[in-house]
Amino acid sequence: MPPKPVVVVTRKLPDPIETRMMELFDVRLNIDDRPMTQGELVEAIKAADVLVPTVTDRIDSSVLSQAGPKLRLIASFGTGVDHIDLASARQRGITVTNTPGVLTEDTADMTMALILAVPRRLAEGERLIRTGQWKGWGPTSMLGHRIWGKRLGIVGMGRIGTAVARRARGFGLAVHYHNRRRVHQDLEAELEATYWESLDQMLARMDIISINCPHTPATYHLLSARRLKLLPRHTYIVNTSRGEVIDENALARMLVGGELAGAGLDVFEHEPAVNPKLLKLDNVVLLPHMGSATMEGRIDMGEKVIINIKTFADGHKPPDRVLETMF
Ligand code: 8YV
Repeated sequence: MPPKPVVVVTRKLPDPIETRMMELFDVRLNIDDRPMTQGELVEAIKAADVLVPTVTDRIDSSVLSQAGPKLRLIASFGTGVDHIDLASARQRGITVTNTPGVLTEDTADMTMALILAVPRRLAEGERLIRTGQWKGWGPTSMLGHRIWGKRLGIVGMGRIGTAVARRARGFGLAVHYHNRRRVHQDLEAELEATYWESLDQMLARMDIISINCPHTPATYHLLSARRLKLLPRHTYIVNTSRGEVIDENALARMLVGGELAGAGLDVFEHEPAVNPKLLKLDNVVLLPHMGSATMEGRIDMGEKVIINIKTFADGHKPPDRVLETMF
């Protein structure tokens, strides 16, 4: 790879990151921030040594098959890599990197915010005031449900799941979790966490569920219509991971039918589209995929992208290589 590789960045990144990229690389920026069509993406990567995509780009086998021969690295801006066909990239000898670790705390904060917001009817209360409908305090008005003492079931006890568990302890929640592997006993002891090998069994006993696993072929619709039915009616469900992990249609149907207490969703199955049924429900808090959206987080992500490209261009293994076997 040339010392100043051609780097195609698909979306607008924070200014300090773009400035540094211009110093280091022969960079093609997307100042307008208009998401690229598949056709534009294909055109853009024909001359690229490195592609810097985000979650809004679909880097599938068709796109990869049309990349130029120079394309050696996809340095994704984000932790999730479900928008990239990893097998196809590997077959073509293209290295893939991501930005793990730097958005853990921000995403966990947002998860906790939703865990508080839904049972305590935060968004509903806000709407009441803004629409001029608030007639003053009343002993039985805006009653929600207590957080303290409830059971939180975390689906996916990786970095973000663990960070959510640490926060949840401070709010008096009992931590339960389901994960492919049981976590180290020291961590379990610190969190006083209960491991459930069977997701089904855990779901049937929780008050709040938080989705914190990545979206992979194995977790697509992990919360299927059948599994959602296992949740007790008083359960709240929060998702800051990927919409595809929950069958959104089934979830919306159950919320409409009063079979669940509420939901806090930062991600959706067909972003930016949101199931219209969800829009009408007061017990659902909807956020526009902003779990990791802090200035500090975005700059840290950009730094990671730069380090991955620079290390690779200098002939070394980039620190955040993604292997199919990780998922
Ligand atoms: C990012 C995310 O904002 O990193 C991820 O996986 O879901 C988000 O927090 C987005 O992916 C950036 O590409």
